[in-house]
Amino acid sequence: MKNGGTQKKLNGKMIGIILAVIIVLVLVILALTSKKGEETNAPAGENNPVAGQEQNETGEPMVPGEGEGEQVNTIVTESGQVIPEGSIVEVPGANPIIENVVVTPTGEVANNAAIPMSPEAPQQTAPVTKDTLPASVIKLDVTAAGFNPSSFEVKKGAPVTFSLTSADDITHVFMFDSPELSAVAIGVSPGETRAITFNAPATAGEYTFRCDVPGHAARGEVGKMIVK
Ligand SMILES: [Cu+2]
Repeated sequence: MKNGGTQKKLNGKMIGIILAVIIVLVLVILALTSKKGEETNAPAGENNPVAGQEQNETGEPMVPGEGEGEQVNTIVTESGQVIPEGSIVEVPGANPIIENVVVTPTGEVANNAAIPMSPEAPQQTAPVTKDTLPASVIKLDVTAAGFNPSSFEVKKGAPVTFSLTSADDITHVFMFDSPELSAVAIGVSPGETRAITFNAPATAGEYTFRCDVPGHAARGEVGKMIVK
């Protein structure tokens, strides 16, 4: 009978333990549920980085400009160009400049080494009238006789806008020799003027350029940009 009593006591103890475990589980679930509720209103990831992350992905839409998407607020210029808010454009159609850096329409730093005319690259403008270009634009003419001027100076790392005019009845294509500047290119039909805005190299030096139309460089259509 002593054994039976012990057995009963044990059974009672077991039931007690099971009940306690269930109660603890219920309390934990309640606590977790209420905590999640609180965090919906609390700044993301304040106490629990994991929960915060989940909220960023599945919760309310984030404010534009936050998070991975790197969305920037944009405005539309008079000429219909979409540019980041707060940026300026020297020549309509050229890349915007914000805080003294040439960027893409989506606000990323323009990549001088990208594939020419790709979205990351500085873009040549549509044909423009040379006379309407601001004084700050470096204006190059090109003919079979060469570039005029055949050299120009820029400040290292600074935004640069230059235009190219085909001053004869030939198509010409401006290109730098350095792969670092492969995206900084302009092609002009006879009589046409186009411009491009880009970030000057951060390293001082001379950067040679040429007309890329076969035979043109050989006859003297070459020049250099001096970065100081
Ligand atoms: Cu040429």
